[in-house]
Amino acid sequence: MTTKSIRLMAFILFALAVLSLSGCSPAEAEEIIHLPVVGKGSSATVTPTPSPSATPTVPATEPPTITPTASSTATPSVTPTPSATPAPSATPTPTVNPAWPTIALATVASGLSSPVDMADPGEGSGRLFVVEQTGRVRILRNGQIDATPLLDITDRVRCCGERGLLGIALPPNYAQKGYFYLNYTTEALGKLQTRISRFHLTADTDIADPASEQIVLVYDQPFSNHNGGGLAFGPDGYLYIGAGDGGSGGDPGNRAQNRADILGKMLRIDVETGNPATYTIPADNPFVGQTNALPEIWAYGLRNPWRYSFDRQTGDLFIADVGQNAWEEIDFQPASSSGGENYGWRITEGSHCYNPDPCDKTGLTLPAWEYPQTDNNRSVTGGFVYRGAAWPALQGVYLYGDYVSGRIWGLRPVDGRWENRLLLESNRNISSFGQDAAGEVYVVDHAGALLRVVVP
Ligand SMILES: [Ca+2]
Ligand SMILES: [Ca+2]
Repeated sequence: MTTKSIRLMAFILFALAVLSLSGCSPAEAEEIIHLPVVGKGSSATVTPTPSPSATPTVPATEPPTITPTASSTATPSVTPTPSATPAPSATPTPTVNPAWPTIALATVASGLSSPVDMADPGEGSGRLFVVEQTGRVRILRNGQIDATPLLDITDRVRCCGERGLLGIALPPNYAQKGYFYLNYTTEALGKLQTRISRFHLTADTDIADPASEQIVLVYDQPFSNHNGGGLAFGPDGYLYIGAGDGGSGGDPGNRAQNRADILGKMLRIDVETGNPATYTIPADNPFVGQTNALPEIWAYGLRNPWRYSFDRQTGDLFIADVGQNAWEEIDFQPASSSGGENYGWRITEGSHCYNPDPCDKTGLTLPAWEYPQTDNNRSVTGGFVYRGAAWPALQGVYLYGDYVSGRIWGLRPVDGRWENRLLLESNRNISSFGQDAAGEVYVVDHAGALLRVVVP
């Protein structure tokens, strides 16, 4: 065997070890293990098989460490990029600058199957909806998971790895409307596709009808990874869809920079006031009427914006874009933005040139914050700006984490700069964060739990 093939073998063995120990991130499975995870309809079945698209992108001699170091209490050496720090449009009053709190996680529910998202129907019923990656939306009621799911579409979801039922969004005034939106991967005519669909409740608000599906938007996925998967309604009432770059590694099709391609973008469509079956284009989308650009695009240059959220108080948008080999990033878009930002990928990874290297960063919107893929940090999971009432010390803090290391950080603007702090070594597989109607923030543990952020 050549040295190269020995290294590859060593890497595959290592990757299998990673799989058995830490599972598989819905956001970044293949960046972690460099192998696709196959297993239709079952999150428990993780059968790695080599794939032509799964080109190892990390030297086999430098595998990510798989055991979070308990002694690692220091903030990872993160290099702020002063030139990349946008002036926040809405900063907390600088004089109100409480000390960083310590946080902890309180278990709300366990026994879930590969949960990846949650939503609060907000009608004061004490229910929360939790998305299971294989294709079910479960109802959590007073700490117990209902035996009957709100919806089961495992028959049309292709799971798992970075595929599956990946995201949920409830429209404004959900209780009156009686429908919700899902983002999932499916297969049609032998092609992997992302589907954004609307599902309606039955007369029973605890049961949605799988046959009520209205497909809003469909696009092909050239590779099994980087399918994005989030959905969020903006303060403008439009639906924002994070579309990954299509997959493989390094964006081989250069899709994220191609404004004629739907992949590698943040999309913005009107699903509520336009055509009720599908969608219309908001007239003020940045590329409306331009040639060689899709009118659905709100922003571009994204790699895999797995999780993103709007600050419910300010309307600012935080996008966590999963990195390639070196840098995980948080992009900040002020509520005043009129769209059209180029977040850099694949020209840049974080604030660093990726392809080409060296590169011209003119016109790029560089991250508000980035952290290196060191100390087991490997795949960023975006969270929420805390706007709850229970923990005043967290007010205005953007909480986010890393799927692999389980670390949770806080990021907040202070005097026009970003301040970042490690808040917890959770050792959880943080697949997502959630926010309830009261503004309390939750952590979704891919291993099967839903937890609430608390200040002990
Ligand atoms: Ca893909
Ligand atoms: Ca970027």
